[in-house]
Amino acid sequence: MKTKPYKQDTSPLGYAVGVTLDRFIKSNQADFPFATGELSQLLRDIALASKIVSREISRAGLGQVTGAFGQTNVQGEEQQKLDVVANIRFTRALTKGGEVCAVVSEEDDEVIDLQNKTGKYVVAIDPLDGSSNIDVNVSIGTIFSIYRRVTPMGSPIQPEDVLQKGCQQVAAGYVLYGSSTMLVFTTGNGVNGFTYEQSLGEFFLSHHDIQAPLTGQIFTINDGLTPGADPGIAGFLNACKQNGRTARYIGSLVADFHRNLLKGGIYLYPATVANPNGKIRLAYEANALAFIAEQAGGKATDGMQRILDIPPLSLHQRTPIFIGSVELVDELETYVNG
Ligand code: AHM
Ligand code: MG
Repeated sequence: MKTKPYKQDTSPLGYAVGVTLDRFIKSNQADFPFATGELSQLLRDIALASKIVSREISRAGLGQVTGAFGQTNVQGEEQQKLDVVANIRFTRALTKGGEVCAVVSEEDDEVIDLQNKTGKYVVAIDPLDGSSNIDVNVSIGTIFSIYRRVTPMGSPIQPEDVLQKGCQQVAAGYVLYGSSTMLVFTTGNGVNGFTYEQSLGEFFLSHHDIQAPLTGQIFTINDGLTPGADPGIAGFLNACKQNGRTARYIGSLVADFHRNLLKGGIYLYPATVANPNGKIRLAYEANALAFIAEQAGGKATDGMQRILDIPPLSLHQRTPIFIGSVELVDELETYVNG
């Protein structure tokens, strides 16, 4: 049979649509720790659930999915209906996927044992972060951390499986439901961002090898909560104002973090009178973002130590957090340490 080799069409009609998440995962398989394919599948499961959640969020306000669910979670915070929807979607995707044995979720007081005898991974997740912004059409997000279980597969889940330090994460990421939906993740070899193309139903690589600027102009804090915080915080904020830096605060950690990651800046949630240990949860908020920050060349600390080195003592433990561009976090540390 007569054949001819494929030649890529370089005319305007043959423009490249881009690299899908699937293709990226396949062609970077070697970058995945324990590259046996399960971790790749797990990321695909998370991506699928995030598409469903993205769809629900984009309809918020039209259907019956906004407003309070009528219950409080383990932290005593009122659950929104979309918090519950997102928790169901992610937990179901992780259960069906088969790679995960246990889930730690902001919305569940206890560890969910998925009863999956072949699951090698533990996932800690905040299914929908920034709940106070859901009903007012402001960006919200999902945050996840992935760990290898340390006890033998098939045996009951143990505290050491779910209470691992952040430095033991094998992958972590977030989904930002903003002006577009983005998935950003690391498997320990840099950070890449994918933008969701709704009409094609695919995530495409849009932010390759994200590098956090060494410094920046943005400082991000809920200033209303700072009276009663470490006096060093006031000193740092004063320096920011004196230096003409820009204050930006959305109140959704993922959105605030993402902006600072791209533009350069620092996010602060210190210990406050209302939250003496800080507000941000170590297992499913701080650790994932700290891993991403470091992989992108940034820094994350609680003011005393690296976030990724904090030993977790309980599932829903909180921590103060200062995260973002290295030089700004270093500068902050000179205030809170001295
Ligand atoms: P949530 O998990 O209940 O949504 O709380 C976490 C959120 C973060 O997204 C955000 O940075 C912070 O809480 C805002 O807190 P505050 O309203 O105290 O400024
Ligand atoms: Mg949260």
